Amino acid sequence: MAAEAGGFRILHGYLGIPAQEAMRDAIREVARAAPFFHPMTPWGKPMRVRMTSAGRYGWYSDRKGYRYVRQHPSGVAWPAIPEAVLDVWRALASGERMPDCCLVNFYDAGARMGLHRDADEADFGWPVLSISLGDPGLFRMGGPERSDPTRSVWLESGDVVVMGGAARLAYHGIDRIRAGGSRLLADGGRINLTLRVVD
Ligand code: MD6
Ligand code: FE
Repeated sequence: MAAEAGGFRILHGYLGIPAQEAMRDAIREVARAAPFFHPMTPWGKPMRVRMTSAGRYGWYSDRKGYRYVRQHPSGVAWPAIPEAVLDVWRALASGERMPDCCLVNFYDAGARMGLHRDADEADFGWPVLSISLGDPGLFRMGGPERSDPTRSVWLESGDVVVMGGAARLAYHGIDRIRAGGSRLLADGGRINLTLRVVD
């Protein structure tokens, strides 16, 4: 089931349960090598969402601002992007260029992510692809200006969003999590993976 909203391509139910379980387990391995942490916002507040990354680059934030870095804060290299995750990218984004970063966000029941644009990458010709696992999250989608009208859609476990073309620099965010809305993660919460070409 595919839907288009202002250039956001939303594929509800793209991953079946066995594929979601395999991806969950692969992400657990990523988090074992590169544990989740709370990045600091540039204005010095810890983010509510916990993050880690896989790939050549990881996304990072502190007082110096948002950027991509080569290492986890512990100093280890980011683990490789799991093959099952790359398969989704190959099928929906590109067979030639693989993503440099798989940002992994973990939302507990009270977490949210404010309206933002993904603009720390070098080439906006490449889409950002997102995969949702676990509890549903209410995804708000807008336009290129913060003041543009928005609409919202629940992203459920197994849903994939491709943000390319007109939507690549559109504002978006997660307003809330519906706790208990999925049985994929034993302790609840929502995992979102975003795949990006960085440089
Ligand atoms: C989330 N996603 O779904 C947050 N960014 O938890 C994002 O910020 C996002 O879903 C770029 C493209 C797709 C996304
Ligand atoms: Fe984003």
